[in-house]
Amino acid sequence: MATEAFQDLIEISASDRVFVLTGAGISAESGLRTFRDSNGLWAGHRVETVATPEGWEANPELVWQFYSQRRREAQAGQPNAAHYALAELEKRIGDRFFLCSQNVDDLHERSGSRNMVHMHGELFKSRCEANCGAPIIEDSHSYNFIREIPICACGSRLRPHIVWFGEIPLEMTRIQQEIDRCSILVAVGTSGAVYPAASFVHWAKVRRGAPARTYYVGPEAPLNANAFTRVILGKAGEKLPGLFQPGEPPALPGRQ
Ligand code: BV8
Repeated sequence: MATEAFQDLIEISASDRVFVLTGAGISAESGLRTFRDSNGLWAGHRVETVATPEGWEANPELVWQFYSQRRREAQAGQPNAAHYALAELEKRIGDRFFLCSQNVDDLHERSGSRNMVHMHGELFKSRCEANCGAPIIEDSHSYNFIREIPICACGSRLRPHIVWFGEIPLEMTRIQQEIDRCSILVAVGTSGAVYPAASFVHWAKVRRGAPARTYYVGPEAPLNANAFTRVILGKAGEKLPGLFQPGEPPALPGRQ
C-alpha cells in the first residue's frame, strides 16, 4: 500500500470498469454524521439498540425515532462535490461504472447517480416486517412524531428498509458480479469496520483475471488500508473532483 499524496490521479482506460464503494464519510461534508467519529451517529445509542433485529424487537419505538432523526438529517443535507464527481464519472464512462453504497441516505441519487445499489437499505423506504408480499413503501415523509408503529395492510408492523447487523446485505449477487468484472475499485469514506463491505477490496484482488487496481479516499487510513494499491488521504469533497482521468473511448470506425 502506497500513500503518495502527490499524484492524485486515477487513469481510466477506455476498457476499464470502475466499481465504487462509498461509506458514511462521503456524506460527512453534506452535514450527515458518520458512525464512528467521536460525535458520530451511534453517539448516545448502542449499535445493538438501534441497528439490530433484537433492538427492534426490544424497543421498536426507539428504533423508529432513531431513523426518523436520520431522515430529518438526510432531508436537510445536500449532495456535495464528491457525490457530483461520481455522477459525472458515470456520465463519462456509462455502464462501465457501478456504485455500491453502504449509505442509506439518498444523496447519490440526488446528485445524479443511477447505476447503483444500496447494500444496507434505504432510509426513505419502509417494508412489512412480516414480508407479507406488500411492496416496499417509498415514504419520503419522516415519522417525525411517531406515537404508534406504522402498520402494514396485513396488520403487521412496518419497519425501516434497513439492513441491520446480523442481517444479510442486499444485492450481494450483483455486487459480486460487478467486483468480478471491475478493473478498478475505489472505496470512499468508509472505515473498513463492517463486513462484508470491508472485504470487497480483497475480492477485487483475487477476481478472475488480473487483480483490480484498488484505491481508498478519505482523511485517515481505514482498518483495511494495507489491502489497497494506494491510499489517497484527504476529504472526499476535495479529492474526488479531478481525481478521475477517463481515457477517451476509441473513435468509432468511419468517424474522425
Ligand atoms: C452480514 C445500516 C452475513 C444501519 C449498517 C456477529 C454476528 C453477526 C454478524 C457479525 C458478527 N460479527 C461480525 C459480523 C458481521 C457484521 C459486522 O461486520 N460487524 C462489525 C461491527 C464487526 N456485519 C453484518 O452483520 C452484515 N451482515 O454479515 O451478514 C452475510 C455476509 C455476506 C453475505 C451473506 C450474508 C450487515 C452489516 C450491515 C449493518 N448496517 N448500516 C444504519 O445505517 O443505520 S452498517 C453501517 O456501518 C454503515 O451502513 C456502514 O456500512 C458501516 C460502516 O460505517 P462507515 O460507512 O464505514 O462509516 P464509519 O463511521 O465507520 O467511517 C466513516 C469513515 O469516513 C471514516 O473512515 C472517516 O475517516 C471517513 N471520513 C470522515 N469524513 C470524511 C471521510 N471520508 C471522506 N471524506 C470525508 N469528508
